[in-house]
Amino acid sequence: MPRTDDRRYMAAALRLARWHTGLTSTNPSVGCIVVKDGAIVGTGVTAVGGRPHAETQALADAGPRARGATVYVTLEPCSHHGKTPPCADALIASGVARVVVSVTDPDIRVSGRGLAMLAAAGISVEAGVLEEEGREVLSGYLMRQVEKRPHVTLKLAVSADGMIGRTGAGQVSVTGPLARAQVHALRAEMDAILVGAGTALADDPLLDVRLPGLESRSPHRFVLGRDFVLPTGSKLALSADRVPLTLIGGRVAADGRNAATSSGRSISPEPAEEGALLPLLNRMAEQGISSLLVEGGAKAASRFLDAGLVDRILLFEGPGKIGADGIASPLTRTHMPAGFRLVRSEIFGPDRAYHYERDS
Ligand code: AOF
Ligand code: ZN
Repeated sequence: MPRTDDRRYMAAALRLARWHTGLTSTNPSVGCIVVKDGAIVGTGVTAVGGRPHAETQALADAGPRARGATVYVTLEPCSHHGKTPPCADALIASGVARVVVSVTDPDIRVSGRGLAMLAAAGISVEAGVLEEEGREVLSGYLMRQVEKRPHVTLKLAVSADGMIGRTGAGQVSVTGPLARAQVHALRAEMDAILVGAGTALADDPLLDVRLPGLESRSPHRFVLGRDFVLPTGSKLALSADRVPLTLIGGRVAADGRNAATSSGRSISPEPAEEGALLPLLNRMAEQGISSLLVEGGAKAASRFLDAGLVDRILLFEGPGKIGADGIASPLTRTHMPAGFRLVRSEIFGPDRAYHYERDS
């Protein structure tokens, strides 16, 4: 039976897990808290790079105080001998009395075995506490494990009159600095970012993370299009030695090489036919990408939406109008694709952000 404080401690474990989201690929970022007599005596989060796992660190932090304690962990403890010994064994050896889990692990090497091992050792086990939040924190990992593709977030910034830019005008500021900082924080949690070739050519974006202290968390950048040529002097091409860049269906102008070679990660050019997004996402997942942020433009957004490959929509709305020469957004707050529900909204100075999740 869940106890009164279970949700509170699990919420804290989920906050811990968020610290390393985007830094543990291909492992999930898991949070773990050890509680003894109403006090937190140990904490752990999956280390950058994916190992050690959260539980072993939290148990080490707790030391002998783990005996008889309750452990809160956002993902079912592993039961397999992978690159590290099973966390279930470590929990049993430490003498904990109770283990509370948010989400069970779909990894075929685990999937219920972790919980069964604990129960067989006489530990009281509870699963499914704050499961909805847990699934959100683990969304990339779960999508890659189960659907063999990354979890896809579509981010769009629209003006008050439903436009995402102005034809021929390059980058147009639809939102202010607070909302933009928010986008950079979001990028830092992602394994990859993608824009369409039209946007890459018209806007000359950099697509990195420019928040103090988080610069090294810039995710892998992808540009998707057909037979496009990215100028050698574009910000994307110029920064390819610092932040990985892969062009799908295009190349950098000067020497005709596919820029994939500059990033060390090669994804073969996209097959010519439309609707070939899923194989592309499958290839990304095979290469360890669990979360993808699609940042536009209108055409790329529509392709992902039409293919049913958007899991979350983050819609920023600025107060200004763009007018008649604007580029219409494929969606606005009053014109949302079917199957998405609003889960929260936030205010960033003059702008608003609306989070939508796909109904499962
Ligand atoms: C946990 N705690 O903090 C994480 C877990 O290759 P390995 O040995 O590191 O195992 C990877 C698997 O471990 C991964 O697919 C998932 O099942 C689990 N991740 N498990 O108990 C953790 N990150
Ligand atoms: Zn483990």
